[in-house]
Amino acid sequence: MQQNAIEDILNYFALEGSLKSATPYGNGHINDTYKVVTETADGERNYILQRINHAVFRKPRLVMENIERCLAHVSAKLDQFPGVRTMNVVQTKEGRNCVRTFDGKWWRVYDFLDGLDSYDEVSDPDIVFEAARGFAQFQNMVADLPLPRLHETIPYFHHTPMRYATLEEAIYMDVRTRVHEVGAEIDFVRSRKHLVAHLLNRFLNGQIPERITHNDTKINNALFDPKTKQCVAVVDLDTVMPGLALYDFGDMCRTTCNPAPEDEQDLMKVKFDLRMFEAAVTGYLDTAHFLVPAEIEELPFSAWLLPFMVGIRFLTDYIQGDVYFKTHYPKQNLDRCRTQFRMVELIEGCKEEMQAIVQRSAKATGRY
Ligand code: ADP
Ligand code: GN1
Ligand code: MG
Repeated sequence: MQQNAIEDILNYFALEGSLKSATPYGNGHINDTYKVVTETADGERNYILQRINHAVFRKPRLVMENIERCLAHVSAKLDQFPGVRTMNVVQTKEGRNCVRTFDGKWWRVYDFLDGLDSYDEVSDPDIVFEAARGFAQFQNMVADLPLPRLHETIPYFHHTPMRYATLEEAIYMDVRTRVHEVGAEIDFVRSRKHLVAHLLNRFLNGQIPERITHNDTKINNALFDPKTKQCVAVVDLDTVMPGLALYDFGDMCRTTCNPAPEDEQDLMKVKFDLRMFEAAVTGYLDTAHFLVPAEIEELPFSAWLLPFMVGIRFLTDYIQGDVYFKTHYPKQNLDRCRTQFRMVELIEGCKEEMQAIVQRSAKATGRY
């Protein structure tokens, strides 16, 4: 994007200082993110400018309403959580939390959380432990958010049967004639159809409660203090809404138990590292004191479900012509799908070990 166009957008916001630079930032798949640097009398200030992807988030105002409610709630109790840092929405000069420009695009600005580390892949169990604690802490902090219920910013976001049905519809439509390339991946999904509604059924039966959850707990949405190594901030709050804690745990494992990139083409490099899983379980149980026994019991299943569901979403997007996730080369969504399904296979090969890890860790933390 042209620098002067960005300057025009930034002009709507009450920033301190004069614009020095604005450069694309991060590796998110959904929004357009820029790091903005301004020059003030006291030195440089950093901000995050984001174009909210309104094809994905159809009601950006409701997204912002959710985020501001959560941030106000969390910020009010920061003194009880030493070290934790939280995002801050920078208002426009007219006192709004985002702006819709004449071309129909939606923009917002956050203060940049300076001096923190972010990872796209990890292979250090200590980082996984801290990430699990950080996401659990976030769930703790929003758990008592007063009513009304948060908006569902993407309806049916983690509704696996709906994701399955959407894949079948995409296969039927085959708008880009790609279905013939992905027969093996389609068979892979169909042979597991009997498992897609398992968690949802336990929720509908009342065995697993609805909570306020983050819903996008990939590792690059957690930020770490380089000195203490603790996860001190959680970002990407667009999908914070009612959900199951297990979706957050499962997605965390999806991106921390495999040391390879999400689009790794050499499937031999894709792993499901049980040491990382153990670190995720212990970190999560250490901090998520609210969990009921049925949730603890389903931790291994959730670590299976999330790569399966996200793999279905990548496959659907590939078949539909790469219309949802950002891609940087032609078959990237297919590569992403294959890494997810490889993880699913690996997890299926170590279910007993995963259950033993959960039992061991639950005992050690006094949860059984
Ligand atoms: P997307 O929805 O596209 O994933 P994110 O909101 O996750 O976009 O932003 C992309 C990346 O930018 C994040 O993964 C994180 O590393 C970084 N980021 C986002 N917000 C901030 C912030 N306030 N301070 C520092 N880094 C941030
Ligand atoms: C997207 O926005 P980002 O990159 O943090 C997606 C997640 C997927 C993830 C797969 C709103 O996350 O649901 O799990 O890509 N976010 C949305 O990497 O769809
Ligand atoms: Mg993100």
